[in-house]
Amino acid sequence: MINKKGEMRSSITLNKLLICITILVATLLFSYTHSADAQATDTVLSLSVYLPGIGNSGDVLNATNTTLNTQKPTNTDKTVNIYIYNAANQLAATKTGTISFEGASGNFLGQIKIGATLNGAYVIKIQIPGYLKKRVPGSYRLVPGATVQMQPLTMIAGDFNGDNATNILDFNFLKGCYKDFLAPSFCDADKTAIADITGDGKVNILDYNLFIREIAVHTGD
Ligand SMILES: [Ca+2]
Ligand SMILES: [Ca+2]
Repeated sequence: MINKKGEMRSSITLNKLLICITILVATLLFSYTHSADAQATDTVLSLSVYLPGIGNSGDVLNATNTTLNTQKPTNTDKTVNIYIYNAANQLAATKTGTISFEGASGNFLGQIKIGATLNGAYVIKIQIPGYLKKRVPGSYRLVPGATVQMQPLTMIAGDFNGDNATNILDFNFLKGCYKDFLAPSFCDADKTAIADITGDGKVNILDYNLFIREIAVHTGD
């Protein structure tokens, strides 16, 4: 038997439950709307990157001849680190994304979302493991929600240890992964992926030859 106090208590509990559900639904709706807005206003950088020795790219000493290039690289995806500088040449933002090989054009393409906080003129530099950091030619007006097409960029291979210079340390890195008749002396899968600048899955005389051509440039941007 339920008395009036019991009915009142049940009614209050039910009201509290309804209030809690209403708050929960409102919170979920707000967070969904907020998240959808954030995605809609992302600035997107559209990258077009040529990697020496692969696809349709030239190299430092050989700008146009692509006959010896690997046309079907083993690793079709490359990690790209993006550095965005403001008009005062201060680093305003960094972002990491992926670019993927496009066989038809022979280069790597990628649409990288960089958030919605930048608004103005910026200089963009990109770095890929195994390559010197390089400035994308020109400067770019970034606006939230816009997709900005970057000028095509040819990277310089050979910075295997990632210190933005090419020198004897990179030569030693390459030598450690070099495999011809003998096993590599000091290497692993990650290092092989970086030292294999011709993109054919092996580190050998072809990578060495390309490294020698590329080290005419010693430092990155
Ligand atoms: Ca280096
Ligand atoms: Ca190779």
